[in-house]
Amino acid sequence: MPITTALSTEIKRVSILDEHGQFDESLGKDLIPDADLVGLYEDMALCRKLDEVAFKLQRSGRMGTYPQNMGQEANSLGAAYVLNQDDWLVTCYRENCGLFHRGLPPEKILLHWMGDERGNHIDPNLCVTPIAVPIGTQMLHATGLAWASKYRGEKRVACTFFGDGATSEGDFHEAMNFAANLDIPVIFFCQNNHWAISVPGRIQCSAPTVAQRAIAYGMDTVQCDGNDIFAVVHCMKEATAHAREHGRPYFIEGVTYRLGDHTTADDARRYRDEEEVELWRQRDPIIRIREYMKARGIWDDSKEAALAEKVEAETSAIVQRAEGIEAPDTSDFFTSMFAEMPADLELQMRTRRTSSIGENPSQIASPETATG
Ligand SMILES: Cc1ncc(C[n+]2csc(CCOP(=O)(O)OP(=O)(O)O)c2C)c(N)n1
Ligand SMILES: [Mg+2]
Repeated sequence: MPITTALSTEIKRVSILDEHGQFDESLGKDLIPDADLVGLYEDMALCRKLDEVAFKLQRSGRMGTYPQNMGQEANSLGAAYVLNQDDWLVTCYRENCGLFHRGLPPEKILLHWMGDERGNHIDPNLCVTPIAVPIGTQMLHATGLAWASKYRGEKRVACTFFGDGATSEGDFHEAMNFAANLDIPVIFFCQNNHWAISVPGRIQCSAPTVAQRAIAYGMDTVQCDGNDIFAVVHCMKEATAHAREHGRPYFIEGVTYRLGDHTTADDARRYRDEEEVELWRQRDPIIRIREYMKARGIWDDSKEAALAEKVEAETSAIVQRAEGIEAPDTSDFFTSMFAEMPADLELQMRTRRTSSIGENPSQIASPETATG
């Protein structure tokens, strides 16, 4: 038998508006109406400002660790813009912009990072899940949610977000395998921001693209410029149409960059070059869309100044709402986890002690003396 080709394939890369202002009319014309584009730009501006404010809140001891979203806004925003309101948006922790677009009150995000469980109490009609910090878990949740929708005969899809580092997790491979083999309409959106804390992408994935990991599972895939809102919207439209029509999963690799530190607990200057960061600052999704709108005559300096004022006032109000809420009940630590609380947790809640200190917690504080 001759040697034949078992598989030959290609992965498309989509870029519509690049950092030099080049716009591909054939793909981009009529993709996002002007009024929507202005709205998306305003969403990004608010998200960026809140990121800056959250950083300062952490530095001044008013909030816990916080992961900045800076530079990656276009990915989740483009996705939320394309998804239907009842499609699931299943994020990790760098998708604030998409969550705000969906309608999540921004103070929920601040409350979460302030350690207040009420940040995770989300209106079920928003069809979003709480922030997921354990890397990879949310991809399985999204697959389960989309599977449930399929089982019920609904046309809803789920879109889940994760980083390049998350593609090394077992959960990622399990979710991909399950979704591909059971025909589940879930969109896997990888924000390849080039770093997983201090681990560079080339160590995380030695293949030239992350997108090709999807091919191994028999899944359609595309790579897009994740700092280009037009490219993200284009790819999301293809992905949602594919998922809805064929009931199949789809994989998008959004190539982007984490302009900030990993979190406020990190100092990225210790492991990455300033020149690299500077290169990506010039590819900032916000600058790109602003310059494009100016060139088209739908944006100018006076609109920019008015927006800056509006965003300043909005972020102050968001912080006030987050900080002005009455103090939480410390039982929240316990009550958010189980529908029916296990007995040992119930004892911990009553006594505020764990048995790991080697004594019977009930001897330390009786239910009557423990305060709630
Ligand atoms: C299961 C698990 N392992 C380790 C960590 C610690 N951790 C937090 S963020 C992170 C890196 C994630 O990188 P990536 O998926 O690329 O997302 P990014 O932070 O770059 O957006 C790690 C290892 C965690 N949160 N969960
Ligand atoms: Mg990453």
